[in-house]
Amino acid sequence: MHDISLNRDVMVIHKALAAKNRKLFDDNKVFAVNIMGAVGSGKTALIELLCDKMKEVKIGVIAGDVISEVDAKRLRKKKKPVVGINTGKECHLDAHLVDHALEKLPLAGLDFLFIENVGNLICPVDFELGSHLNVVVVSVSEGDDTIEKHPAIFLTADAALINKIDIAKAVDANVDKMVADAKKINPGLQVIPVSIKKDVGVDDFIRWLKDARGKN
Ligand SMILES: Nc1nc2c(ncn2[C@@H]2O[C@H](COP(=O)(O)OP(=O)(O)OP(=O)(O)O)[C@@H](O)[C@H]2O)c(=O)[nH]1
Ligand SMILES: [Mg+2]
Repeated sequence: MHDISLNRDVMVIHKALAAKNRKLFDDNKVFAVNIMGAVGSGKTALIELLCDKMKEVKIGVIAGDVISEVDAKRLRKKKKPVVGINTGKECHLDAHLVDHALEKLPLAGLDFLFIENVGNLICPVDFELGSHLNVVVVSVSEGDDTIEKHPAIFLTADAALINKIDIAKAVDANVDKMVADAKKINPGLQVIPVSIKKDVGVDDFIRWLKDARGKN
């Protein structure tokens, strides 16, 4: 009983912090995008490519990782403001961690903030960060049943990128089935098959992203 009410209180605090982050983003006219997905699905590769392709906008990055600085170091090579967050043993970012990271970013000068969540398809679902959009990256190499097995994250998301379609045949993955599964779970979801490595489909995502920012 105590555990349940404590848990509820903690979630209320997280929600309030997420709202505080959102206000900060809005006050600074920064469009924040939470990028979720399993370990190795292509989250960092996506942000790297967005940095390369979206030259006309100012991008900042928060790179969440369990213990390493590997992704933050990769992303700093793009010469953008990057703050790394280590969660320790936690399998998700939360609004409190993001709040601290924001203190180290030049928010007023940014158009987009990409937040790489910790590689996981389950834990990030319950933790709003205050972002304007939630995007989930899923790789065909996780198995083409991975979407139907993890419906919650696809319900939370605004867009799903089905990545690594360049190797779909090699790993026996049916991309059409993955698209249909995602749409069945969340008919309002923007589902885009992509190969981040080969730069296929990413322009469609960028168009959608800019459109979403315009509507905000
Ligand atoms: N074949 C193929 N490989 C890709 C593609 N996108 C990413 N990769 C590879 O997948 C591996 C993992 O990519 P990352 O971007 O590091 O994945 P991540 O989701 O950031 O992983 P974590 O941060 O560890 O959770 C790298 O070796 C990438 O080169 C793709 O479209 N096709
Ligand atoms: Mg990464």
